[in-house]
Amino acid sequence: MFKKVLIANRGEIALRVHRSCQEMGIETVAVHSLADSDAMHVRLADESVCIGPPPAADSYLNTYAILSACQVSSADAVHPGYGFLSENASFAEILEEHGISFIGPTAEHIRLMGDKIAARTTAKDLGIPVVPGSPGALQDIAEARVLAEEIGYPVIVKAAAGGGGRGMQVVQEAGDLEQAFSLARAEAGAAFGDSSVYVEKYLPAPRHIEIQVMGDGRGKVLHLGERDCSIQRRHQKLFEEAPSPALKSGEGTRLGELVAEALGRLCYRGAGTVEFLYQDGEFYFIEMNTRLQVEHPVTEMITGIDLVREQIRVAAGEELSLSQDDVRFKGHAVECRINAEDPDSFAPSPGLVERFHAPGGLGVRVDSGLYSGFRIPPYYDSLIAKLIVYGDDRDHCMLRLKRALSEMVVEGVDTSIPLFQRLLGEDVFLSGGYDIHWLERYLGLKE
Ligand code: MV4
Repeated sequence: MFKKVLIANRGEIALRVHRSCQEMGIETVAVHSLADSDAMHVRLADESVCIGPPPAADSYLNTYAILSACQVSSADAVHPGYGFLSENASFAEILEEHGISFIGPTAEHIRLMGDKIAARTTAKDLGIPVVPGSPGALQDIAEARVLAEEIGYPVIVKAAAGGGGRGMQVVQEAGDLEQAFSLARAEAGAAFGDSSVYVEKYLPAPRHIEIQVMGDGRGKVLHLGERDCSIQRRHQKLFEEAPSPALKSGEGTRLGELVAEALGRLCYRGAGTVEFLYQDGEFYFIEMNTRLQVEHPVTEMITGIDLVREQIRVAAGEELSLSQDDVRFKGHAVECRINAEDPDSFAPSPGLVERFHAPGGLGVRVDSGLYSGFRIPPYYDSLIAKLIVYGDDRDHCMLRLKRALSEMVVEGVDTSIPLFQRLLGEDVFLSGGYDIHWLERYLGLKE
């Protein structure tokens, strides 16, 4: 097992990783920018190394600064968290070349799934249902036309290097295809340096349902059930839950088994999330994320499995601590992303946290590096806390969420807490009957 893990991240996820390391008897090294010297994870880690100035490009995204920090601290592994370098295949490769383990999948699998066209082809070949679409990158507008006619309008043009909603164009009818194609290509080229695009059937009102997996790299892959992440605004998830209120009993398990079996054939290692759109009783693969996700705690709450611990075990070449038969799903869990942002404009609201009080009690978990007197730096994303609530069933969970939100105090900055309090008064939210567009429509109507 590793003796020392360097945590190449910040905020709540750095703290989350530190906690699992400490419980495994592993020493931790925090790295931080000049803007994060007073962060909680820096205080709690056994050691810390400053890796550069505040902008992420000069610190948390600086491969060589992080590699140097590994060398000066003699860390034998790096946990990348989410975002930053977590899905950077070259980063994983460079670490391995220097004898440092990357706590995540192989560089090859990161690269494969980073290319959304290759990911689609792989998923399809493995027997995972995909959205009807082009077999590869579109060569030109003529090919796009032929394929769009075949698929039937509406269609969506997406960037191969995209993901998370950037470089996408919805096309309602043939007359709009040429412009959408050019726009998607230009956006993809500018944003990712790769203008490859592909086309899919556009699903107008799906839910976003994802399957959590964990592989040992030797052919054993567990599925840990689904999460429903349909409550989002501008491709930022705000609320996630497990199990999905939209699925009939057994539907999530069947999909999970299919996905785990497929990724077992790839000998996938580490944590992964396979994303699907769900509409009219059918699942359609869209992407795979080769990292731990922000919303992983909801899965931990209903399975009792420490996902970070399992990630570390398999990265160190050990076996998973359990088999699929040991995985038991119990109860319901939800997560609210508490962001420091203006409740109306959603603009970031960094600054001094004058007072912070975390809720508690049975079934309430708060993952956050916040404390009274902490100054939220303006350079990074606005997630400051995750409120995760467990209940016997969904109704119980929502009642407990209401209670937990009423206890939570964050003073000095605006947060998304009032939004969740408002949502708890909405029937559609309480019944779980929403699709991926519901929140944006709701906010649009209310403003
Ligand atoms: C789609 C889609 C409808 N049809 N693909 C957005 C982010 C990227 N991960 C995939 N996305 C979508 N792909 C087809 N064929 C609708 C979306 C989409 C979406 C997906 C998940 C969660 C929120 C979303 C919000 C808008 C659009």
